[in-house]
Amino acid sequence: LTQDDLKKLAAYKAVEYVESGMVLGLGTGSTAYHAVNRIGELLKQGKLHNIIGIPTSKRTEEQALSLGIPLSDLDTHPVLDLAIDGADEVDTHLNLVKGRGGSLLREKMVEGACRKFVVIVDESKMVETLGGSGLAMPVEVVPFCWNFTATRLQNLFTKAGCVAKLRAADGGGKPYLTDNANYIVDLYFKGEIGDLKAASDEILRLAGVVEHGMFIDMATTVIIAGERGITVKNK
Ligand code: DER
Repeated sequence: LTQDDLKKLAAYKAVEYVESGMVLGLGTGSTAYHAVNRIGELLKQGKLHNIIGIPTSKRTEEQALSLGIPLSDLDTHPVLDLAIDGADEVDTHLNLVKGRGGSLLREKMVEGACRKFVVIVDESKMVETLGGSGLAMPVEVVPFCWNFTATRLQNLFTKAGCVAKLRAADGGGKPYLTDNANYIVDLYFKGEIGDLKAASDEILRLAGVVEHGMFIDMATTVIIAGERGITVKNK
């Protein structure tokens, strides 16, 4: 099975939680892509109806529109039944790192408004502790004096050997712009992040920071697809 096969397996399993009439948070990324496709397929087959989707990015909005999934937004639907989305890392407490696809702000807003948040991953995303993999923990920041903010972020985590880097757009010439016209500063840790809640509070206290990619106590279910099959972990 390829990694994409595993992503598809997890995604299709998650869509089994979808019932007609639900208002759904539609995730972003290569795993959520399969879930959105599956929802569109079931709508077309008449196996699902009266679904309303709230997309977590412009690219998911476009994918959902192309599938004929009726869309709305959080202003109209401040409480959602269920969100399905991928993650970059999942720890043993079902805390997540998300945002390597750049959509963390809208994802956190949508998924924070859901009664249930089902995370879909292939087994490569499972970690003991967040941040230790040496992969990015994204922070969305305003463009104004981004370097000032990046330096303050880096200085919050000197003990964990943190390095802050501005995310470049594809091609590297200019900064990546989020759907909200902000920048992303990626934090790379050598050691573990440690107390996630404390780290979250310190990051969010910095004026200039919009949101970060740690999703703490948000997932209600994680569906993990591995070579030996599917595992479902509930909070
Ligand atoms: O950017 C995001 O938050 C995505 O959901 C990401 O975390 C997972 O993307 P993937 O399914 O392509 O690995």
